[in-house]
Amino acid sequence: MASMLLYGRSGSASMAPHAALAEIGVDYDLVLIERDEAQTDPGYLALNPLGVVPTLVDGDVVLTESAAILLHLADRYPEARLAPENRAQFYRWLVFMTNTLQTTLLRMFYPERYGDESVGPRATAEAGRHFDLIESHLAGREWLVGEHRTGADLFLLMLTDWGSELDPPAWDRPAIRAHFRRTLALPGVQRMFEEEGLEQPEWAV
Ligand SMILES: N[C@@H](CCC(=O)N[C@@H](CS)C(=O)NCC(=O)O)C(=O)O
Repeated sequence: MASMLLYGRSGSASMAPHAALAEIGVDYDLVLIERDEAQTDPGYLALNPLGVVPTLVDGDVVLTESAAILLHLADRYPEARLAPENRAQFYRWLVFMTNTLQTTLLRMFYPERYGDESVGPRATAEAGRHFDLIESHLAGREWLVGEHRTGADLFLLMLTDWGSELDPPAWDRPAIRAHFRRTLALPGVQRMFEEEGLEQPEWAV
């Protein structure tokens, strides 16, 4: 048994932590758990009381929240450089993505959980504005923060992939498109796509 165990679901919020584990190169086991099971299985609910994915089990540490898992992995494996030396902007973008853009996308995908029929279209418009902000920040840069890929880039790849359902898709923005292609090419991201059985967009391969 590997030292790390990640519970996830194909194409879900486990994409970023899964890619991080693969980028680190540590041994890990991936358990793909369907929504119904995650929401009802007492064993899983003991690890993740909301019954969502991902959950990381690292020895005695049981961790939920995709961004928290990335930060934990960055600290645990500094040689993998999942965080930049100067972390201020790294925190800013990671928190923006998980706290603002990710929740907007969840409102877009599950509007019925949040209110009436106006929720979906409003969330879609808001997500577009959030991707516009990222686009203007990325212009002229290779990576979201610093000079090399970090966990923030893995998180952005995940949200850009989810944002393919926007009209126009999130990756129709030139800097986000180039960033997606660059990040997709990372070995750990390739491995994550393969292990989750995800299709890569033809234009990016
Ligand atoms: N903020 C959490 C969100 C987790 C989350 O909502 N996961 C989704 C998959 S993307 C899920 O398991 N949803 C199941 C449900 O809500 O029924 C994180 O980033 O880990």
